[in-house]
Amino acid sequence: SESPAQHNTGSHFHSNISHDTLALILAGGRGSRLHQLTDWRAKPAVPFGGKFRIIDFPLSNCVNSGFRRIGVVTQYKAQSLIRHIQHGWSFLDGRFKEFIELLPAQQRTADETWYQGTADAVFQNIDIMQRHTAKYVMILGGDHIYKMDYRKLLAEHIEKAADMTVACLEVPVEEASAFGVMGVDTAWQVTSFTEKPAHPASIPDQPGKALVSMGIYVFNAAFLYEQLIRDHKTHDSAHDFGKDIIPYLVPRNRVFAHRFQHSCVNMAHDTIPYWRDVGTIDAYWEANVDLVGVTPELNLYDADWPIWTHQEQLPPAKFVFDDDNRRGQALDSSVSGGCIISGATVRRSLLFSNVKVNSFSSVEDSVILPDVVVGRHARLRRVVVEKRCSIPEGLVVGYDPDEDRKRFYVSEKGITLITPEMLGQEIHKA
Ligand code: ADQ
Ligand code: ADP
Repeated sequence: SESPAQHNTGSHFHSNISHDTLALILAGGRGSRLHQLTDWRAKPAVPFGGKFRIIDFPLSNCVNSGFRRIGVVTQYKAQSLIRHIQHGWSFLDGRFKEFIELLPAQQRTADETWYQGTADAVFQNIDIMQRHTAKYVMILGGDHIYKMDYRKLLAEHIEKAADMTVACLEVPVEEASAFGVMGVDTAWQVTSFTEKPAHPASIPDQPGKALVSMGIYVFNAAFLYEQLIRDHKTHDSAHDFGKDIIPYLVPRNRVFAHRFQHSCVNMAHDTIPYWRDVGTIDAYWEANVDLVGVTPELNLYDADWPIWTHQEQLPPAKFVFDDDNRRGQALDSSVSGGCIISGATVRRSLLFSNVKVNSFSSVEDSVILPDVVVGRHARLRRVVVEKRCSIPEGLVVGYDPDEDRKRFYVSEKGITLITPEMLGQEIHKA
């Protein structure tokens, strides 16, 4: 039978330090700036890249880094997230002490509350974590798209004898108020940390840039538990890593910053490591449409760092002539399994699974989620279409924002979001 080293992806992905680590993915946040895409699902469950969901990225990073003891902390509208994890991620093998465990908010502690801040979400699972006897705990968010080798983060944490390590990157200072902003000394020890400051400070020798937290933390396990218990007893705390825990630790303990460029997997253009928050409709549309280009910044075709997911068994996409001999075609596009394009033209678009595009219709610069039907003579441009929409015959969207705004959500950059509800199709209540 297989030895652990041969299992799944081979010895290349295994190391001892990753065995001693428990990874906790925080997947409970709502992500309200994605508007109606998160009405019914948590942000980590939002479909991305044609056949993935957002959470597949941090999960694949864990598995590819050899961190195969994983807890997923859920709260908000977690049903489709939980289903996805059960269907797609149960290949982790208990025989090798690998597991993925769902940790829904379940009012297990004396307070009987749902998860408050991120630290509380971890605190409420402290007994479960302690039972896993890990030496290190890595905590990360479930809602960013990036490829990262967490072993390098952990190795640096150990090398520096840190109590806590925060992964960081540089962003334009005008964008930094959305993040925890930090200052470091020459050894990369964190000297200051402010969560979402109104007026973020620049990096001293790099005006215009700020050093920000990626919300990815490594802790020595015993130290983490101690700090969570201390924070839990603190009355004026919001029980959040960024607001409370890190600012408390920085002056007192060894908190180090790990630079993402050292652990980012195959950076596309050698300069800017790819890490995206697809938290707005504009960012979501852009990141998806970018994948369709010739050399996208995010390479999904790298066999050395596969993105794992749950895949339905589907027939291949097909492109057919309709009854009137009109060609069905997709140009500069990505088209997933189960799609049929018949007598219609798709350009510069990303089609998820099972999308049917019918005669005389056109789809341009768009992102179409699974199980959508585009009726005849419809014309869609710069849209994001939610799962299970049935686009009525002749519907035109993306050519007149004022008109579109009457029925649909139109973003700042003019991307229109179409959902079944907006079309008057209450499919779930049938
Ligand atoms: P934010 O992303 O704004 O900032 P937050 O909304 O707390 O912080 O979300 C962090 C992660 O935890 C997300 O993945 C979210 O889904 C999840 N989460 C939030 N509340 C949760 C809860 N109650 N239960 C379970 N999961 C929950 C954080 C840091 C910043 C840092 C940015 C980087 O606080 O310092 O710069 O991440 O994006
Ligand atoms: P996903 O698109 O993420 O796969 P689902 O379509 O399975 O998610 O929906 C997630 C959950 O939300 C399901 O329990 C579903 O029944 C519920 N849901 C989705 N849309 C609606 C709606 N319009 N009204 C009521 N419940 C809904």
